[in-house]
Amino acid sequence: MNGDFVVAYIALGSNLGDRKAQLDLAIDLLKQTEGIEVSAVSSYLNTAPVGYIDQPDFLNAVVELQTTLSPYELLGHCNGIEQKMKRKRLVHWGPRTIDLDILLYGNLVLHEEKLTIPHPRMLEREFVMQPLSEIAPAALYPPKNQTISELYQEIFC
Ligand code: PH2
Ligand code: MG
Ligand code: MG
Repeated sequence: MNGDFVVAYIALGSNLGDRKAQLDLAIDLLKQTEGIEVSAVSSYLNTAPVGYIDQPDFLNAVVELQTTLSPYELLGHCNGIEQKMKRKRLVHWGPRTIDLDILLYGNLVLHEEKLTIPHPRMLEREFVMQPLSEIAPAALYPPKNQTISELYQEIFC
């Protein structure tokens, strides 16, 4: 990895099939991607479904990346991994073999049609904030200029 990398965080979730194998595979596929180094992986957490609740429990995790990819290149690779793993979008927010969501990309704040960073619902999701604060307590949440651990404590503790 050259000197010009950005630290980014991605949330992973699976609630169909062998959930652990699918998180493992998605993380391996990220590791194999040129321009991505996976620098931390959180614990895998079993979580009750949020939103559309009539679906199986999820296994959730967050990974830290050092990347030379742009935000849209990173999004393209996340979507590519979802497609490779045969994700089918049947129900919005419904069951899925794998979901990869960009949470943070350095201190970038972006509001565009196809990509919003930070992830617009991350603060209200304990299944995101708990594993994120495990691996990145000191990371900044740019719109508020507060750390992840401060926000996690404030919202969930
Ligand atoms: N993802 C959703 C909707 N609800 N609930 C849990 N526990 N974990 C998820 O990853 C999740 C969810 C939409 O992406
Ligand atoms: Mg999601
Ligand atoms: Mg998603």
